Amino acid sequence: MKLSIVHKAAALLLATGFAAGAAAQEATLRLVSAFAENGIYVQRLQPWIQKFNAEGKGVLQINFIGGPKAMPPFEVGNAVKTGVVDMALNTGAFYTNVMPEADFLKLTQVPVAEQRRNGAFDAINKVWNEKGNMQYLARMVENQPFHIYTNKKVEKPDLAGLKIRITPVYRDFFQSLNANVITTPPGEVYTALERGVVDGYGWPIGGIFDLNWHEKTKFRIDPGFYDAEVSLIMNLPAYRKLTPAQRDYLQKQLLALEAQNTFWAQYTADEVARQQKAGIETIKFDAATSKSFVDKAYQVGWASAEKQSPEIAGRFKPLFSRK
Ligand code: 173
Repeated sequence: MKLSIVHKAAALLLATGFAAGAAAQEATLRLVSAFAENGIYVQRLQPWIQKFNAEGKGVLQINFIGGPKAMPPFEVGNAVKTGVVDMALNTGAFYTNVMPEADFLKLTQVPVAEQRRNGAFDAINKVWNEKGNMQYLARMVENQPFHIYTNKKVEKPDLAGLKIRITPVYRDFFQSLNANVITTPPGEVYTALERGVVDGYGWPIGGIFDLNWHEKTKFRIDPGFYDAEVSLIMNLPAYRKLTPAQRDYLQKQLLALEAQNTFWAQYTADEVARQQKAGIETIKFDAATSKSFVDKAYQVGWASAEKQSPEIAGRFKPLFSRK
């Protein structure tokens, strides 16, 4: 009799304990990508997700939903904000409809490891939490300057008469160079080039082969400017719902992802060689013109940031800029 009561109590304890444990044990996060599934960014994310899921059994899993076919790129930021998805691979330029500050991340001149040390990462998260209802998790692309790719030769940094495909990244800078600008997601660039709707486009140094744009590209203008920012972001309530164990596990994997960013320097060298082999000519300016071109990009970029969000631009600038 006595034994049986003890037995029942133990069983009950076990059952409730197990149920609570199981509920807290494993969660699955739904992730979408604003970038194409066959592009370099998702190519690099996929093995990370595989490792994440293999090592995170019973703790945390990621379910990759898809890329632009699953969700239009410029809607991904709002989907994270509202919790339609838990996580996204995205760039700030694609979610200025959530907050204009998203696009300021292209202006960072210090590595993300340094941003974590100098307070930039926390400053970003304060804004991302308050204005975007999201957590800025990790930056997986660094050292990827943007370039102007064109089909019309220019002799100086002047895009007068040229129609150039943009996103918010390039708008103010290209307009300051007298370009006519047309905003499109990456998925529309090839057709726009093919139909002559645009004479060129902005894109980082790497990745133009992923969607076959090299077939429609004659020139790349050097030097590059800014630094392409591609990061993981997460719905804030979903982030806060994680148990300490889940959050620790996530953090460990995020830092491992950022530790792989040394990849991008070699990728740049490879892509430059590949472009040359594909017959894409480089348009180069003299040293003084090159310097003023890059200086102007940052000057115009920060002026635009300060106009859109003076207080936050003021907070970010000293933390983002090279000393
Ligand atoms: O689409 C773009 O040109 C763009 O804004 C971007 C941003 C980061 C990486 C690649 C492209």
